[in-house]
Amino acid sequence: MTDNHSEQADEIDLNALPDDELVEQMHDDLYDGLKEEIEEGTNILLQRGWDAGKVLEDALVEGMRIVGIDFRDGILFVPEVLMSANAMKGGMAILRPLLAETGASTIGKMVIGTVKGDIHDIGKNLVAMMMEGAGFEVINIGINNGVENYLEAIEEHKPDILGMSALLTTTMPYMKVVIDTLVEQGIRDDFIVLVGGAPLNEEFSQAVGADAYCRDAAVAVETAKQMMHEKRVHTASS
Ligand code: B1M
Repeated sequence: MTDNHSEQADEIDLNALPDDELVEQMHDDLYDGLKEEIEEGTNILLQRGWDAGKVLEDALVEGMRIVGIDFRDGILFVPEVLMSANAMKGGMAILRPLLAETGASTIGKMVIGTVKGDIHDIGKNLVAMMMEGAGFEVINIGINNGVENYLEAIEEHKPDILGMSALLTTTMPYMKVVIDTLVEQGIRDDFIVLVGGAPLNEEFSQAVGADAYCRDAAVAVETAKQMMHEKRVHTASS
């Protein structure tokens, strides 16, 4: 990526690019935090008949993966990554209604939030969007949630599923604080607890007492559907 990249982007007619070049350009625009260009590119791909899920995965999530590599390697810094995140959210906002447009009736309710000390929300919001698209009612309680926020949301919304997200190795242990509190209060088994976030894995999920680790949003949807089904079968037979 060159310094004058943004200037170049200004001159590029996104409409004139074939699909593969447009997607590549969108990766560059995401890298450069160009929200308007990302919104435009998203709309163009949709107009060309691309499925919303494919736009999300190929253009946005893949672009963010590239940003993540350079962030890790010290090439990009927080302010730049914030711009990228903002651009990504612009594209996600366009896709959100399309991903949620299944017409399915509510198949379950989920409360989801990022844990205390952690402000990463793109992945969590994606999970929320995909869950809505699959027919779940989702209450998204945002970022930096202490145990009291989860308890409050559980009390108010009586969800079937509690979802927690953490992107930092320093914040992921907080999931255990939340689950331990649910156990102490005798309400742990009232719902399915799903956890996710890049640094987690199945082993961690078991160690903190969650029901399952979800590698990505698609897995979160599949796991939620499967566990809701098992819960219903179990309730019906008991
Ligand atoms: Co942050 N950051 N960041 N960051 N950031 C990471 C996570 C990091 C891996 C970057 C790196 O070094 N390569 C690194 C963590 C290292 C570690 O812990 N070992 C890191 C760091 C260090 C930091 C700061 C400490 C940097 C600093 O200040 N020095 C700081 C911490 C702030 C804080 O939270 N207290 C920080 C800040 C930021 C920004 C604010 C600049 C920005 C966040 C903006 C925002 O979210 N609004 C940011 C970003 C964007 C990233 C990276 C580049 C991208 C994360 C992302 O959005 N990915 C990230 C690098 C990376 O992950 N490769 C990084 C795209 C998203 C679609 O994927 O979030 O993994 P993901 O979500 C997936 C799955 O994980 C899963 O499904 C999602 C969709 O498929 N999933 C769930 C997620 N949550 C789920 C919940 C579920 C189920 C599935 O519940 C059921």
